[in-house]
Amino acid sequence: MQTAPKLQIETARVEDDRTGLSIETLKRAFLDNLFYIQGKFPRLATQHDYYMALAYTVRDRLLQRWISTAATYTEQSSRTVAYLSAEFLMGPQLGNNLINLGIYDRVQQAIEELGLNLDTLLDQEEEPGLGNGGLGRLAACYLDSMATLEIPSLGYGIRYEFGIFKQGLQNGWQVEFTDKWLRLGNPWEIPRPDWAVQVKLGGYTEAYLDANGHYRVRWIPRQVVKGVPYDTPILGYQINTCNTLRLWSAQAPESFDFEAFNSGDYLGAVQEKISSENLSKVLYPNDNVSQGKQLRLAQQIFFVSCSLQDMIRILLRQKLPLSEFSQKFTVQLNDTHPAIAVAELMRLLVDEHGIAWDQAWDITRNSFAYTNHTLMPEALERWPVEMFGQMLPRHLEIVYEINHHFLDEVRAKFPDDGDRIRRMSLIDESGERFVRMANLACVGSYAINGVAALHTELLQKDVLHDFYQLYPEKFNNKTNGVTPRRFMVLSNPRLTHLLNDTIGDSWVQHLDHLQKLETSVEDASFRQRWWEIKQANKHDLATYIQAHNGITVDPESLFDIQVKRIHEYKRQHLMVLHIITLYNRLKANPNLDITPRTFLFGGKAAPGYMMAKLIIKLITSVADVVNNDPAVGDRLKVVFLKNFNVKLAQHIYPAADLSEQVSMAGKEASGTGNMKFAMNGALTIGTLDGANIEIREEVGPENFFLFGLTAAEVKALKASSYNPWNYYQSNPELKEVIDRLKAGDFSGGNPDLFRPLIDSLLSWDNYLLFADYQSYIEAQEKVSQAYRDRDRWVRMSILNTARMGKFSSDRSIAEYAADIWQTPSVKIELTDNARLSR
Ligand code: T68
Repeated sequence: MQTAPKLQIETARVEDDRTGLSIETLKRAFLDNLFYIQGKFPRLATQHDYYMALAYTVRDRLLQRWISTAATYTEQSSRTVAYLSAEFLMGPQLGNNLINLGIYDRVQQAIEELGLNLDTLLDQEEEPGLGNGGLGRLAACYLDSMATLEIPSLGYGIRYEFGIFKQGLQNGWQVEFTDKWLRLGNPWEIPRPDWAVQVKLGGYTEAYLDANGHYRVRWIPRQVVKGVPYDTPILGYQINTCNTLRLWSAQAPESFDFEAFNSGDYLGAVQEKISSENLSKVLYPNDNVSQGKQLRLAQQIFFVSCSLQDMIRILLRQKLPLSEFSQKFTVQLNDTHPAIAVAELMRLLVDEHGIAWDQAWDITRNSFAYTNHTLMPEALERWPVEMFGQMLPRHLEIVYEINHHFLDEVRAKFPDDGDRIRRMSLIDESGERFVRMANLACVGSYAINGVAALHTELLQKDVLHDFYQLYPEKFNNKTNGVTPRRFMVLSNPRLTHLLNDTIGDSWVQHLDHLQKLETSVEDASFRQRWWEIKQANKHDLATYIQAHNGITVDPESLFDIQVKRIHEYKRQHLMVLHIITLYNRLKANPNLDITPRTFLFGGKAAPGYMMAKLIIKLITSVADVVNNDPAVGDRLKVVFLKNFNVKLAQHIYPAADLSEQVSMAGKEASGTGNMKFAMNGALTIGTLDGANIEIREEVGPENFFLFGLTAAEVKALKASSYNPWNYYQSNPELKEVIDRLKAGDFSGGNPDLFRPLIDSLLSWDNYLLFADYQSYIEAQEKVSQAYRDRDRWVRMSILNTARMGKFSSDRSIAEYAADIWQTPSVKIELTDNARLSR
């Protein structure tokens, strides 16, 4: 191997301009970057140029840590988590990096001394919205915690050119715009074209005998696509560890146009290039649904193959044999989107590296761990065998082979059980044939986990029951968590200062230290400060609403908020039923003394999900009526905040009084917004679903507004032929709500607009809104009463924050590391340049 030449860098200068943290150095570096990177001088520079100059200044200060981290992992051949996810919903990077570097205040001062405003610059950043919702955001929180806990890790995913669409509103309906997040450049990524790899697609396979007379298979693809990695630094909180998020961008291989070009088919050649680059063009905008589209399968194999080839490159560069793959890497599958990795690793080991099947299978089975994120049947991924075989002919053979061995294993443990074989087979043969990705993930992984206690229990009892009976030792629960760096320190600086003043700042890394707040509950001046901070945050949000929605909301009113993807199972429309109930009461009795409320909604609907889009139209239509009825006055306001994303979320959680977590029990695997709200002192109204159950256990039932059926009661009610019509007939308030909707009172007299929604509620009500309605209304009355007693409310709010320690993603990641990954942490010392050149 070549030895690297000794670098002759003037360390003193590099030190000063690129790593120095004094205010003066920061200012000099900022102006230097404005000139040399943006090519602007202050008079011509836009706020976005200033943002870029600051981003590069901060990135320079990450690089030494990043390189030292990579050097240490290489030297020590550290065991590494490869976190494979089709989505990473990172949110803006600048503010978070300032927090984790510990230079937020200093940079704020430097920027002010230059006559600029840090908030304005932070606001310039286009967020990388490379995810749909909870699953993608969880991956981002986990990267933050892995770095903070000094766990060597690589996030692997897709560098979508267009992330989740931007949501607009037209006449109260959702409209979608493409998310051109890369338009003005992305200062956080570094392309690594020298580590590009090739991915094969289509074509056919053929058998041959190798030089040793062994039977081998080669795959002659129809198309080859190049994957180019783009790296983003992931800095831990006030620590040297800086891990990597490696996202793959699809390009046509250099030789793409060779034949077509020479035969004069220029446009054909360009067409081929376009079709290759389509692979990383756009994120599929579905949450908890699988559409079964061919391009989606191509995206999956694309990023999975690139990532596994990259891991093999790293292994071989460290002079480790392939037999040590599962010692060097543990590969976490974030749902089944990367589950094709089980077949792809087998293909790489057997076909490309000549390892015998049985040894390859041992390596594979010891390498993967699978996290399930949903119980929704429509989200379970299955690929038509026909489509799968056309795109991945070799993988289909490998899946059949794995299945053959696997079903033998099942038969040995459960003889004469044909039904079980049919249910567990990797191939669904009940009608059109499908490859079942969850089954492949279960067979090919050494660990399988759900994301909250109830969810894991339901997986074991229900969705993955057969696999639980076969492999009980593989199953475990890992309740989700969220990072307090982004969702407290960065989003809620006022609260952060109060907490630091009161209990010190150790809670940022040890969230359970928030317990120390419990004694302050008795301190009236502390309670007063707590209340004032919430009021100030609500005031900020009210200003945002005024500017974006033109609606005046009263910061003294109760801020009652539901923000998350729009989905029938999440039941945004249950909250609407409550709003109309209150509205009807006010219409009937204009002098009624009610607790003033501001109802806030935010969330995107999948573009093809008509019912979800109709729910948005319902919210905006009810808002139009309620907000403009003089009989209501300022007592009720309804606002739909458009384009809910990470950036907006950071403004919302700190301003919430009430967090709506109202999914039908047994449907929300965990939820993570529920945690972000409660950490910021919101009280929860919620069902016994997902992590709500564990939040309620932690904060105490007296500090949580519970309502609704349990998962077991839901199951029983559904089994006993539920009839929503009976609830409608027997509950006068519910009947009035539905009758007003039917009459067109919220649709300008048009009785047809909401008919699909009303008909579905009256005839099926799949998510039992009517069954839970009365219990929800009663719980909301308790909320209103509690809010009138300010002292009581503030106490409950403080106790919510104080008892949220469990829901730090640091706790989740520590559990993954101890129970699944077996990855020791690795301390990073900053290397000097001399050491890097060795
Ligand atoms: C969410 N799942 C769960 N899926 O709904 C939520 N699906 O309860 C949980 O807290 C969260 O995962 C984290 O565990 C999703 O977000 C998707 O976004 C998704 C994306 C593509 C295809 C299917």
